[in-house]
Amino acid sequence: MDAAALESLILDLHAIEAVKLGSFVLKSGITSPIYLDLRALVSHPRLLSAIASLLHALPATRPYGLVCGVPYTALPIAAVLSVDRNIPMLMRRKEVKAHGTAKSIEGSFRAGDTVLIIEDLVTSGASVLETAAPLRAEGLVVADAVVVVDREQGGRENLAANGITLHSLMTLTEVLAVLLKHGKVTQEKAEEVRQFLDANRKVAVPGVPAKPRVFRKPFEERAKSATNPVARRLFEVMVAKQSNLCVAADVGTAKELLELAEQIGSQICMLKTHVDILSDFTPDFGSKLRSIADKYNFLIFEDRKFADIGNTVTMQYEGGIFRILDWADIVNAHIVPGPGIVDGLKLKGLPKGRGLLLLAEMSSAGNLAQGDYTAAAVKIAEQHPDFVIGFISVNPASWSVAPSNPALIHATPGVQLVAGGDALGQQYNTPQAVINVRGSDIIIVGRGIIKASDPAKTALEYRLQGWQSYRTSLL
Ligand code: 5BU
Repeated sequence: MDAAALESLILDLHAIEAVKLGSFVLKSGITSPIYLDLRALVSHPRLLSAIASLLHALPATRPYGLVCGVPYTALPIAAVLSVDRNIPMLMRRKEVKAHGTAKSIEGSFRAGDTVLIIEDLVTSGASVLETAAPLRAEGLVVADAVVVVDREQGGRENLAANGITLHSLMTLTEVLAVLLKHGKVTQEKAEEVRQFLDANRKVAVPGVPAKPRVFRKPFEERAKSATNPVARRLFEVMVAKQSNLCVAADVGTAKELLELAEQIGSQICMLKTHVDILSDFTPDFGSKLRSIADKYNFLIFEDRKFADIGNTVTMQYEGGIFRILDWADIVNAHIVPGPGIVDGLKLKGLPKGRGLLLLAEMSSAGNLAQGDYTAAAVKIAEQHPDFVIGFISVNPASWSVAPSNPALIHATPGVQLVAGGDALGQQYNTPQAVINVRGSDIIIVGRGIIKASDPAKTALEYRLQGWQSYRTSLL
């Protein structure tokens, strides 16, 4: 497409409000100053048709006889391209029906046929991969994807790592340049978007199926070495539910948290809470959550991150309005204050049969929990096998001092289906990388699940990925 045609296309998209400037929270949790919404295209048939033919004109690396749109926004684009160019279309179901034929791909095809994927917008590439997976599972070949706008946030690289070449009509940088030239955006806003793009231009490589580099004993066996009752139960729950998924229930109210727990309870081994973010907390919260935990057989982990002297943490653990000791099976602590913090928490927790995770590492960029600090956490944990059940870990395979006690569990936050990060320093790895390459046992997933359009179904996907990764790493 020449520069003039690109310019007029961008202005057309702006005119139908497909490009919006402001402050928007994206599906991934990132706050973006620019938002593209191409759903408006369905009301503008001429523009829709023009975009379809421009996408068709992009050169693919491999001839294709079928097209498939990523649901939902790209479906009309794919349909128009299909009709205009007489290329049969396939449709991927977002929800696979439990009854009837339960097909995830609709349309006629033969294994070995090549399909072109059509998408409106690519950020990380996760949506394209979600559509490519069931197509490939049917024996179809996916080599190229065409997209209207590339947000330049790692999608091209992620797709390339999965054998898909991305072809775009325009990049977000080009959209911005045209809007600026035509006075549709202020210099200041353009600069904000540019800074946002630079900060989020992370190359995020999703779970490329790699051979496991870490091998471990089965959870059943490790349960036998555990002296702490919560550690033993956690292993048993993981085996019984075939789940090493912990969901971080970072919602703003107790009401939402309890609803979420009901939705995803059957998929998880553990639910992680931040009780101090619940605006409607009442003293019966703990007993309500406990009854859901009993119903679905999962453990409760309050991510309190205690960090004070032993005497103070005994009070913070037991008292206040939250009374964490009454309802949380597991809590965690920083080791900054030294081993006295473990003694303090143990004083209250051990008689109640509770367990403690030590923060040996953190997932956020630039954090200081590494090297000797991590080694010190291992040493303290080994001194308290009756109460310390394991660690918050990020890359235990890299630790210079590995724990010798097989009962010690590694749980890792900063997990999404596609690697990357948020605007505030969180760093994400895929379930496969966390379990198979970095050697953790449990994946902790927050926004990847709770912000998904269907948290229950997404939790199932994470559970399967986490468990599959664990299975392939068994000795
Ligand atoms: P996310 O939405 O998947 O990024 O949520 C991660 C959760 O794990 C969130 O509740 C954090 O408070 C928590 N977390 C973390 O992200 N990194 C850490 O090192 C520790 C906890 Br410890």
